[in-house]
Amino acid sequence: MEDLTKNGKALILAYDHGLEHGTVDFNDDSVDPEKILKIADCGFFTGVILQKGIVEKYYQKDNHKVSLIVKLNGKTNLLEDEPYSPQICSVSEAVSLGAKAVAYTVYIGSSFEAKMTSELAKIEEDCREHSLPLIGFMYPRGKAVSGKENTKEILAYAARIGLELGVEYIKIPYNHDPESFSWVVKSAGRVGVFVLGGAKVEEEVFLKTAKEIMEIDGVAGMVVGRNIWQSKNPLVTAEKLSKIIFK
Ligand code: FBP
Repeated sequence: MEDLTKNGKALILAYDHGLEHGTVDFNDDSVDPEKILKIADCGFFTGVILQKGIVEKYYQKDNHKVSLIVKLNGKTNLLEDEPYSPQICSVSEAVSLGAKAVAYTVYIGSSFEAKMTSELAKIEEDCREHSLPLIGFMYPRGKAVSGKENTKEILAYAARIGLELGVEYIKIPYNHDPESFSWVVKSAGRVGVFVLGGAKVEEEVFLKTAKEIMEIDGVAGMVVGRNIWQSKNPLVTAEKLSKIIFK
């Protein structure tokens, strides 16, 4: 099975925001996938997460050295219903595009949760056949968890669901409480835990949080988008972050 880590840790660049948020996150540079792939290829990242349309038009498996992670589902933020993120790419399609891993979001607590867990179960089976690591984005979101998304209990439940469903890694939000988050990591068992970056904050604040996260025993790395490519100097921020992740 492909390894997404370097010395046991991963730093992955996320760039699936165009589908999830529209273009509001982008400026003249970050709207261009080619520029993002240059950042991803700079040597500080162990992977880049893209939707298949971007891969087809911008990622050449022989030219790009950063490992490709294809996102298999996605949704817009235009509807206010309970969140459901449909599968839009198969595992075999991702493999043919050069994927070294795939990712899939489950909204834990959504009334469509069962639909997503069963799609994920089928994907997990396909991943095993292809020896492909699967990253479950386990996001508590929806009516059943409203107001409790960042609690120790719900985050640990989301992490545990990743273990029970058979993913290799989970990506999960951080609740800014190292003590309770260490229970979240423990609950994931042998599943590698990646923490997501979140909306852009001051670089200093972001790096301080990253340090706090990476000091939690068992955290396997971070998946970051906006705090890298919305930075004034993405490569400088990436280098500083990589020193924290791989130190
Ligand atoms: P960021 O580091 O920019 O937060 O990226 C992580 C990510 O999970 C992306 O993969 C995804 O597009 C986005 O955040 C989802 O954002 P939201 O929390 O608004 O659904």
